[in-house]
Amino acid sequence: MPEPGTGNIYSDPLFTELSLLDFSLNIDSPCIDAGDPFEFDPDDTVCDIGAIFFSQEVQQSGDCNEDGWINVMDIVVLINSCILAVDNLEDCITCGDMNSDETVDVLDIIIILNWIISE
Ligand SMILES: [Ca+2]
Ligand SMILES: [Ca+2]
Ligand SMILES: [Ca+2]
Repeated sequence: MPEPGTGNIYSDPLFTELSLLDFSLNIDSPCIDAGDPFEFDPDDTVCDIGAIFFSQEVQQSGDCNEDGWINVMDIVVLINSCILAVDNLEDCITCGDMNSDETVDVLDIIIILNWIISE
């Protein structure tokens, strides 16, 4: 048992699957962003406690026309080729499934819109 002090936590770290020796962190883990505040993970958040950091990076880019910008044109592409007519669902999910629910719908559009507005 470590001595009490700065930087020690006593909560369940909520590993993904301890019985399978999977020590990656669950999304609710208290270890996320609880490490050294002056160190950073590859996803640019404060470093996590433990060997495997929890990536908080959004996997979906929202850049559906692949021009390097996220703007209203991407929403047009999403609506035209992912909602009105599904050309390639996998491509649509890769670029536009912002809430990771395996479908592309108006909720994802709202997330992109909010992102554009907040930039
Ligand atoms: Ca982190
Ligand atoms: Ca774009
Ligand atoms: Ca979605």
